[in-house]
Amino acid sequence: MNRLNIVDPEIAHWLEKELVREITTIELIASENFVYPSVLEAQGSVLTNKYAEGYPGRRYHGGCEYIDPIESIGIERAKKLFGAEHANIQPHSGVNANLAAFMALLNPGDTIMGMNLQHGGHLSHGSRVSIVGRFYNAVDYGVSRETELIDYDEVESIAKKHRPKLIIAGASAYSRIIDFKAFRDIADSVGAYFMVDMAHIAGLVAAGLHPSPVPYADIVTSTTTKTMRGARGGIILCKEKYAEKVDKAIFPGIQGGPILPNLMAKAVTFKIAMTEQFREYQGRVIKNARRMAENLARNGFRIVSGGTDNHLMLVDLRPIGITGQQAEELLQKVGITVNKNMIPYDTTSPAITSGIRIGVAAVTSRGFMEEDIDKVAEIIIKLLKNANGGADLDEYRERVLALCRKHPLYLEPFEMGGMLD
Ligand code: DSN
Repeated sequence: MNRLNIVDPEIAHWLEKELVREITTIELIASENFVYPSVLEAQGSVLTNKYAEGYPGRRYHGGCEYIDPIESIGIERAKKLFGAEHANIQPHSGVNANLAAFMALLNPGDTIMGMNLQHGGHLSHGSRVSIVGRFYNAVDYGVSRETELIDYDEVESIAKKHRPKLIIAGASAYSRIIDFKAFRDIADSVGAYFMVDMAHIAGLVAAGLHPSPVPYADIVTSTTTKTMRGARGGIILCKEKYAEKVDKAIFPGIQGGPILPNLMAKAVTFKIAMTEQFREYQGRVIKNARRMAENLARNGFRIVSGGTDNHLMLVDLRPIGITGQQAEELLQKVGITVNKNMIPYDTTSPAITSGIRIGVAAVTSRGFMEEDIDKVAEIIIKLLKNANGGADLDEYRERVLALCRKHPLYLEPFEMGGMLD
């Protein structure tokens, strides 16, 4: 069978629509990014045809003579990039990486302690609606009501009260540096294992722009998407003493054969992440995030915790009188994509929210610099301040398209006639 548009034009139509959407909108979802063409190529490769249960040199399928070096290279690169003793690059996702870490260290029913979802944590760190909250006795810590920062004294007192077997650090919506040594000390004081899910900040860690959790944590999990700007999937880094348990937890514990095109694309991701170009990119991400936060704060928006040290920020919309849901919908109308997000101590619901989360890793990948961020911020500010009518949506859509034209992505759709229809 032939190309997708010949075999299945109906699906090809929606794929083309998605491509055009990505090219012609300003992507500010903090967990998204645009991968390098080499990563796309690896993910779309013939490795999808192969099974390779097991690990290099220890497979349960034949014909792995070319898969083994690919996985071994990927493992060695991950270890080198993050200074880890052991790496497993097979997890299908970040959640699977976390499930395997738990399986390696815990028994069902054990107490775990992670960051509250509504304060910026992640579903898989113990939320009741996740399998994690069903299998383990999950307790949580949050941020201080006053500073909106993690209060390490409070984390310690919660740990002393509940004596968790595992403490988890890492977040999906926390814009400040996390003190991994403080967490390690707290874990040691109660005899707990310490795990870090660095999925959001992994690119910054790889570039040395956020302190690394690897020296402190027993196990570190991550995705290779988000700030890593790479393959879809997860990884686990750990001390050598946990290597066997971690590997067994992934296979045969919670997964069958790895998704090999993704595994290969992770190896490519790690190679790119060792370059000076990648380090410079991460530096621009931080500069762009600060610039966005400064613009919004100067114009009446409240940035949770007062600013950002990483790629994202949480914006409290209560001062301008709209909800996160309204903001997300309005911005989408002009081609700016964000997600509504609870802010700490939010009194609304997750479907409404008082805030939005803004991340700049994706727009930085397509070349947005601080002066472009000023223009994006201006659109957001003017649009959301006129949320109850009065804003010329067509004009703002044009401004968004102008910025997208200035920084094309993958290909130039503006020369492709009907693709914008
Ligand atoms: N938690 C999702 C996010 O940060 O958007 C993805 O892991």
